[in-house]
Amino acid sequence: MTVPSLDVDPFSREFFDDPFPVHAALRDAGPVAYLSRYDAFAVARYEHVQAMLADWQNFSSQRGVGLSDFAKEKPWRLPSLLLEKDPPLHDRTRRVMDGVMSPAAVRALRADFARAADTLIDELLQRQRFDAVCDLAEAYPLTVFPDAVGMPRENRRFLLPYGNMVFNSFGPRNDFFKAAVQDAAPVLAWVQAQSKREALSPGGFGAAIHRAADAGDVTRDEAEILVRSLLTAGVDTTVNGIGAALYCLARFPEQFRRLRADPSLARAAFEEAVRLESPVQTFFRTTTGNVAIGGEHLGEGRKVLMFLGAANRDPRRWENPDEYDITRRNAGHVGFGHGIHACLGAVLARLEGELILGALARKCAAIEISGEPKRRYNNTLRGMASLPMTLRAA
Ligand code: OVM
Repeated sequence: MTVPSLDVDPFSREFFDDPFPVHAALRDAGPVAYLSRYDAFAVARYEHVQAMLADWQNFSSQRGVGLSDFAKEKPWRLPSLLLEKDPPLHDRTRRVMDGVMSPAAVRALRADFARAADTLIDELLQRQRFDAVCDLAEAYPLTVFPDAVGMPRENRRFLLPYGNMVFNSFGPRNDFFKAAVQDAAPVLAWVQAQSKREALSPGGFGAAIHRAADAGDVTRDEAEILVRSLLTAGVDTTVNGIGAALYCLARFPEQFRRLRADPSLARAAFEEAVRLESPVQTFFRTTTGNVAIGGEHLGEGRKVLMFLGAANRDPRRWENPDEYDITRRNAGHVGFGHGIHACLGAVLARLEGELILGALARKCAAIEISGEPKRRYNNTLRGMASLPMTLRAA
């Protein structure tokens, strides 16, 4: 075997504190490298990550998109009917979800989402100092998203530990995973209860999924599992996306100045933060045969880890990849994935990002980090646990 072997641990605290030297080593090692600690392969160059995302026939999702191989180990939870399926089943459920999250449905949310963003920024401007993670990046999605799904008000914060569990479960069964799933039972029971038709108000995405079951497009049981996908993927991801954008704007004041000068750049400022910080860092695929990556053959049933975050900073693809540049032409970044599994909720995430950053651009003269940022550790998600911040009113 000519595939270079690396002894790195991409699921360790040291790695999460500073993944970039390891990203560079993985990219420079070749199109594919072997992760000896995990008996899995790694792909970190943009070209090959993009090609893998496009090739569901050779790189399957059905055996899980984490390290665990569903053909050998019992899945940690009932597999997702979107994320953890291949065509044709995937395409049937995805079609239903594309209908539910249609451009018209998302457009209808805009006014409410905008009002919530303006109100929140006004409130934060009244405070000397706040935490940009808890009080902003978490607070905003935790209000607007469950409203859009049609969830009741109680216990919405359970969505955060649930997301933390699921996104940790894609890595090894390490201490991050074990800590996340301690006391999981009440959270899992709550999520399951929220997925039921009776729990969801008529105007939301949840009810729309259950109506697809009335129409016979999915079964009643499938509808509940599809609602669960929204509850899993809809909050932690946007929390870390908005958190990334705030962290970028605070560290690149020239870019915040440009955003203030032209608030219509808000959507682009969010998109560039998703490229640079890549809130979803990695996903695995499983090879379906003796597939080749950059001329190297891997054999059947092998796990391959795609480094979305490394692809999004690959100097072979991007000029000054580590710079946050809100007018960069960043189309083609893989922060929302690519191909048949490309993020279903990206339209909603972009709406939330645009509206929060737009409110910030119109209402604030300066955004500053006013204390020590603390990183959040998760096997899949990159983001902060705490980011003390001050805003100055415009
Ligand atoms: C799902 C799901 C879970 C986690 C992530 C995700 C990024 C989807 O349950 O379908 O997409």
